[in-house]
Amino acid sequence: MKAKSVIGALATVAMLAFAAGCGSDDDGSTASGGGGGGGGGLPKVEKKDTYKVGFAQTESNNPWRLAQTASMKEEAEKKGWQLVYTDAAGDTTKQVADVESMIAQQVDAIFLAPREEKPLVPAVKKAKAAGIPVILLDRNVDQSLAKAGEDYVTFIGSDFIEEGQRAAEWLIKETKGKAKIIELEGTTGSSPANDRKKGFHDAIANESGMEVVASQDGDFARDKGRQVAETLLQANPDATAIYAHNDEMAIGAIAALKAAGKKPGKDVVIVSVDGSKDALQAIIDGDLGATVECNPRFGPKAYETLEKYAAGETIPPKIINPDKFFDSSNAEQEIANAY
Ligand code: GYE
Repeated sequence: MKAKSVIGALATVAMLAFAAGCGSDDDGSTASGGGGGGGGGLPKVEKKDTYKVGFAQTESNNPWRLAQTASMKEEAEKKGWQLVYTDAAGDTTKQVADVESMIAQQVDAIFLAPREEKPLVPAVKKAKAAGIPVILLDRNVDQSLAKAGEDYVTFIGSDFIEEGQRAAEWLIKETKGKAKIIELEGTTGSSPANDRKKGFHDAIANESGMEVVASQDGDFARDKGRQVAETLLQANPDATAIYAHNDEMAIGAIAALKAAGKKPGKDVVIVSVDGSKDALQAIIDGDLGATVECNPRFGPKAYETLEKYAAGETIPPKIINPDKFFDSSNAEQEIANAY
């Protein structure tokens, strides 16, 4: 072991001992806000009829993000709350500045969709220091750097590991356990990209016929997904499947396959995550095999969680959205509800 890694290992042991001393566990501790509670010294929120809250969105370049923003705005309007909305436009540094500006505007609470797991941690801690509780929406922060119930109230979102597992299980069944897979990854350093990768790879680990032949970042974006798929298909002409971490990249990959003269759904089967309207249409058209739902409609649950926190109720460290699954058996009937 090199000197550096010995120091690293010692630091990790010290951090674990410290965390154990604080009585936290992997999932973080529970939080309770207003009314006399007080999980891990988190800032409290006064119980009021109306709140001024911030929502720091990460980008707006796909239907999932637009549906999430619409849900947050509509629900705030319904409740008569004031919403300070920012869009980081895919720029992590801007998102940090957006959170800082919300702190300066003294919002009652901040809802944050952290673009990447690590760089938003200092902003979360700054908000806490300024007496403003943070609720994480849809993406998580690095759990070794910040914890629910201590640094932020809770994480509301999907179980991304399970999403990756479900995508893998469908693909194993569909290909009878034999596939050469191209993986289109979400934004590097984001929790859904990390966890959807882990869930998928763990699920195929014992399947000798399932092989990931190439894997690259497509930034959760349609055109980037198309470009990356084009390059990876050229390098791996024998690929028989594509696993995309979201629908937008899957739709980009469908375009790349068609441009290369291949039939999506026949020559190459595709599975992804989200459940957008375009994805369900692609299933109906036979281009996309299946998509695991990741529900973007956060508004009601987000604000209800803040109200419960203000009322002093105990908030669990994670609030997991149940996700459906879409394939050719239900895409027709589900498309009307899709975003
Ligand atoms: O799958 C993707 C979006 O963080 C869960 O981010 C979210 C993901 C979603 O851009 O489409």
